[in-house]
Amino acid sequence: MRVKRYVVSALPEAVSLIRSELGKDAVILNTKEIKVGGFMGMFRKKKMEVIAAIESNQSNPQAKPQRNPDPQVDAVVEQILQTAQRTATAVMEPPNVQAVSSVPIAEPQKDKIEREQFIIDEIRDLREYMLKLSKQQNNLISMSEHLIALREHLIEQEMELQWIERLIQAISDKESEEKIVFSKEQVWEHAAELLQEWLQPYSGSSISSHVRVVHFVGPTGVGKTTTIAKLAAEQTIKQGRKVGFITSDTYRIAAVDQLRTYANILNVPLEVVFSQMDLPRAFKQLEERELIYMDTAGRNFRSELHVSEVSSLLQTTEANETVLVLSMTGKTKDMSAVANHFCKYGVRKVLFTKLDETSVYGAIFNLIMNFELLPTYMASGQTVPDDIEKFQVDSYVKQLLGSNGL
Ligand SMILES: Nc1nc2c(ncn2[C@@H]2O[C@H](COP(=O)(O)OP(=O)(O)OP(=O)(O)O)[C@@H](O)[C@H]2O)c(=O)[nH]1
Ligand SMILES: [Mg+2]
Repeated sequence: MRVKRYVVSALPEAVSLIRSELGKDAVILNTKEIKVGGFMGMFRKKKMEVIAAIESNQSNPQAKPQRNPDPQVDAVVEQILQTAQRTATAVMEPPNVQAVSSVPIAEPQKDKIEREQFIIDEIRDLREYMLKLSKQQNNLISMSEHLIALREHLIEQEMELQWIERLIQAISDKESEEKIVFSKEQVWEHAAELLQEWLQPYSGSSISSHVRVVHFVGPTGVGKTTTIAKLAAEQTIKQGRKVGFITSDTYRIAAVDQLRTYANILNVPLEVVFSQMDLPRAFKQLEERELIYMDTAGRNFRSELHVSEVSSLLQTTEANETVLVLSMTGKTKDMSAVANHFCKYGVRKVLFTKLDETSVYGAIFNLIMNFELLPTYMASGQTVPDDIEKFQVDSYVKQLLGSNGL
């Protein structure tokens, strides 16, 4: 961190100095009024001391990013720059430098140069912004209204921009190949086709039938226990399989009771484990069960420590797999952070809940594509056992594209 002290007459003066010397990312750490000069403690002038700092790894304000040449924008900006420089000179010119005889000439000159520099910097930032805007506009101008509508829709669905741009580009390429402009129906049909094609490699992965132990992990309140009850009901009632429950959720009062209630309704034995050491005993108790669902405590899994804790509990000699449960009411960024941690521990399968509580589905696409996660089920309601179904690419893509499609 680079820290610098400024003694100025007023704060705005310091701000322009800080901006030109330390750059626009600098922060003011402290300001205080001080007195300088004078004679034997008298005639001291009031000044302001400002302490500012900048992270040393921040970009050097002098080293401006390379910009793309755009003659039109350049011409406009050059004009603004010249006008601004003229205005700055006129405004900053002291009314009569000679008349203020006690102030050295160099000071206002220096001040003037700094203020001019500040304005020029501001305008340079404006130029960068205009260039960005003009680039975006150029892209949009070459797009048909239907492609723009598709882009807008996917932005609202919170699909990541990199995937949206890729999709739009792929459809535009098809338009160029066929030398036509697609109708609305064609645009949305191609979008559906491409999205399905991209998601296909990750689809069709239900919870493996040859695996005997399935762990459910995920943040607090996402619906792990409810989901276990839904899946167990399907396995016992529809498939006639012998299911057993283990819970390690002794963290929250009433968590065991919640699963025990479902266990009683479904007539499924339940074992409670307090640590990894209890696991052999629990497995022994459930040895004639064909399928064991293990419930875990919801934790703040944005903390990797909690992820490693739960992962160590899940080490078993049995053939097993772990399913990460994520709720659609969560924020995309938080879901990504959790997924990222679990992926490091080899978790590949994911189950999405609470689809009934949202109409924004882009997060599912982002998570699958960014982390190569394999979606298993989608839960969309609190009713056990009905509100769950296998993840189907085509119905998901329909949800994502919405009724705007076809
Ligand atoms: N709307 C809706 N609610 C759900 C869904 N799945 C679960 N819930 C509700 O979400 C709440 C929490 O569900 P739990 O199953 O206790 O969640 P959990 O992940 O086990 O929670 P912890 O063990 O505390 O981490 C309950 O009120 C459930 O009824 C769903 O798909 N849609
Ligand atoms: Mg639970």
